[in-house]
Amino acid sequence: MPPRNIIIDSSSGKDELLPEVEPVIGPEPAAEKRPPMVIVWRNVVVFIILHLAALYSLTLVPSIKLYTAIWSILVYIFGGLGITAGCHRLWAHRTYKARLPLRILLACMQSAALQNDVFEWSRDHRVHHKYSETEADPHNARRGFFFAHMGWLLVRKHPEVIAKGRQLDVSDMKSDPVVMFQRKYYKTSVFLFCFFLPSVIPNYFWGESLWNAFYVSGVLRYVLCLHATWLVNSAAHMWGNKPYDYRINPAENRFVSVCAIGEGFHNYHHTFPQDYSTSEFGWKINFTTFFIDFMALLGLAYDRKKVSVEMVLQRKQKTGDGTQM
Ligand code: ST9
Ligand code: ZN
Ligand code: ZN
Repeated sequence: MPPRNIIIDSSSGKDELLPEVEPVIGPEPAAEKRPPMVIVWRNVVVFIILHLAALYSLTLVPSIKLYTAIWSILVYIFGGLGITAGCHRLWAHRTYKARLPLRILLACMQSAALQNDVFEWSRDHRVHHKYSETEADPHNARRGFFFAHMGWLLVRKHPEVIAKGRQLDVSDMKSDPVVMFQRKYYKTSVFLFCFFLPSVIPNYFWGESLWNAFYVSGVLRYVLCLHATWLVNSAAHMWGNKPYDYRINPAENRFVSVCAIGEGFHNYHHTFPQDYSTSEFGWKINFTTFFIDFMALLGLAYDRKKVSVEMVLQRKQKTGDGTQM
């Protein structure tokens, strides 16, 4: 189904899209000037406990009911879409517009993913794009796989992240009452959507034990969703093809696209961050695009921005590495 209200964005001149940048693969020159890393032991302990609990949850999987397994997958997608369609494509990049009911739904879904509130997530992500692979990038992939994946959540931020982040315009999010409401009641909404409802619904409707439901639909599903998200920052910043811009690290990574419901087309996304589909290929390995299109069909999403086919082709010819996807 082709989007009806799509904006073909071919207005920007192509040269403006082609800054003179050197490929950034390899060690970072500024590394030796970096202030010493300050480990946040509280986070280290919390993540160790969380991962031990996830390992324990795996041992429960054979004993859960079929409906609980299906439910866990649905909650994974529910929270995942809160991240992909919500704080990533809507709030961080403004690639489409959403009416109030959809924004409320997306904020609830985003709470189910427990990845910081929409405001903090999106602000960090804007800094990531603007200062990608520099000290101001919160999860600078030049500091290695582990740092980009989850290490950045275990240490104090580089001062540049905060300094550059404070210069960004985030007034659009500050003036969105849904974003501010979710931020204010974030802990309550996380309790409700990330752990309480995922645990009690299987217990109430099909008699799953609360224990099993909490560990599998709550903890295990949460940890898997975290790693799927983190893979975009680690794996998709290191491995894959670069059909759109060979000069940058972000790459097209199918495995990540599958796990992250459509967010592994990272060479495309960093080249055309304004595209609501984050990919050239529509619904292909991209359930998030299907979801946004479905919301558009219901009239809840509109003004989806799409880069024109001609512009993509021009760019591929100019800076692509000659591969596909
Ligand atoms: C998590 C997030 O997992 C994951 C995000 C991944 C993003 C992926 C993107 C990929 C594309 C999309 C793909 C989606 C795929 C989804 C697939 C789903 C299936 N600008 O933070 P503090 C200020 S979270 C401006 O304490 P420290 C801040 O406001 C996991 N200002 O820094 C504050 O100011 P003030 C769960 C900024 O002390 C001050 O600085 N959550 C910025 O260095 C201090 O802030 C956790 O684990 C900025 N960018 O601590 C919690 N940043 O004092 C983790 C900060 O005025 N967080 N400021 O209030 C923490 O514990 C801490 O933030 C820290 C850093 C220890 C990491
Ligand atoms: Zn992005
Ligand atoms: Zn990225």
